[in-house]
Amino acid sequence: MPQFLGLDSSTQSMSALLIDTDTGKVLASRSVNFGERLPHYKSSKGFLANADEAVKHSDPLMWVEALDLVLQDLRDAGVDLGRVAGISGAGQQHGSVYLAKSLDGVGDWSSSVPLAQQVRPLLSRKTSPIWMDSSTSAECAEITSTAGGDQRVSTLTGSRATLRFTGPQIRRFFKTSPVEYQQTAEIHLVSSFIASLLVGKSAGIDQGDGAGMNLLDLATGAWSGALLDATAPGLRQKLKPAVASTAVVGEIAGYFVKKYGFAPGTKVIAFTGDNPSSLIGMGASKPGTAVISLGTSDTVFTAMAAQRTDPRGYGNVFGNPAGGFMSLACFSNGSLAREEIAKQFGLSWDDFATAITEKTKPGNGGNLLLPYFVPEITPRVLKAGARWFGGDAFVAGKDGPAAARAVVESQALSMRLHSDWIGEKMHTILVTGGASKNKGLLRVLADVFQATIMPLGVSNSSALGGALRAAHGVEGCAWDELYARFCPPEHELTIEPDAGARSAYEQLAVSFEKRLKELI
Ligand code: XUL
Repeated sequence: MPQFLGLDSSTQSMSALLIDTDTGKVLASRSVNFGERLPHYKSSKGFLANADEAVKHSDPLMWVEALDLVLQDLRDAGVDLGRVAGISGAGQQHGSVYLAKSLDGVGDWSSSVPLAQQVRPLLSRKTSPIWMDSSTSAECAEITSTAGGDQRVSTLTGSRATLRFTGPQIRRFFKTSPVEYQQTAEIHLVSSFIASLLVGKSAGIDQGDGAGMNLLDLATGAWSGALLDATAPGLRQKLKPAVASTAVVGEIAGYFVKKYGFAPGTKVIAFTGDNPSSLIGMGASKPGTAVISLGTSDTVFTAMAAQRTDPRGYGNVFGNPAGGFMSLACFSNGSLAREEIAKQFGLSWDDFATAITEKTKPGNGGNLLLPYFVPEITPRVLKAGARWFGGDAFVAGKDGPAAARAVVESQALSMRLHSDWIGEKMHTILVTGGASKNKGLLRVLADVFQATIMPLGVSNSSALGGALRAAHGVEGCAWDELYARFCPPEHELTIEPDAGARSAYEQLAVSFEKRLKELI
């Protein structure tokens, strides 16, 4: 019974999921929520408070501690980790970890000291900028101008210089903390950092997640000299060569063998970004199937038949772990915005669903919300603040059901508008993530996109993608067979579009675009 473990180090939690490729079953899954289990990091939503709302950093030791905790949880639940034949996983994209010493020189971890305690002295930067950070406008402009303009940067790297991307973040670190930058021997993404912890040496950044740095030349899969030079001096020495997403990056370190009972020699496949990993975990790595992931951030992505770039400059191209490329549009006001409305109006998730399915109508009677509770990535809104338009009660914040519908409708309209550059009509959309079982949300997505919406059984598609990539990389399991076993959509939850809602949404889309234009 070959078993494979997938890990997912996301913004708010660290998850693990164990599969058996013979039976097609998920044997166990556990999740450690940072806010709940690791309150001493003072990161209830996964990041540290900062007086500047553009700055969003996390303590990387929180992720290290969470890795120990999630493995401990599996072991305590009676899971025999000695039967795991391979491990892979994913990390929130773009976040970076700075080490004063290459992990290659450190050797195995001591099993008598908690891992976080051993990693602490290795950090050359105490905190890690994460994908929600929007403090790098100046750095993006500098990189763009040195590297030859927006078009050149996006043709080379798949994206214009982008606030949350790692290259601009590295440049900001170099400018604000030149001494610490100088003292940095190695820079990792969250994904390659977690993989490095597992193998007890430095694991390369994979080409899927590496594409989210504004540093990788997509055509060659290697770091681009032009972008390295435009970003910070001496950067090439701080990055190991990027590796294929299918590469074996090493064998499990003795620390995990002794503490959690993994078998010596267990192979670890390169970790990737959570979105590329979800592409696999949804069984969507061939062009033609679009995915919407409803998480802390909402994302819309699809495998690409041909590489395109977004003329508006918001969309991104990453590596597809099964080969080729994928498109992505990322919205930072995902579940954070939905949770904000739920909190403001005292609504449960069931209330959210009935507000949409029973109490309000498509188009929301013209009520419209620009739901930018935190600075937004797509479109770029640097100053947070929700904007309400419509009837008096709605604008005065006295209509809970209309507010619930409004947040979901504008999220869906924005997803539709900002994924048009991908150039493929989305007839069927697979949906994953925490909110993907909410009938209200699914109904709005079906009607706005006029597409069949299919939720997937497993809600953590990123961790599942890790387990499937481990099975593919270690055992050579074919993608199609893995998808047939692990990624069947939940047909009873499938929602068909209501053609009657089409015109209401065409009208609302016009007012939405008009309000957006006034804002950006
Ligand atoms: C993608 C992005 C987010 C993070 C969230 O570009 O920034 O989806 O990966 O984990």
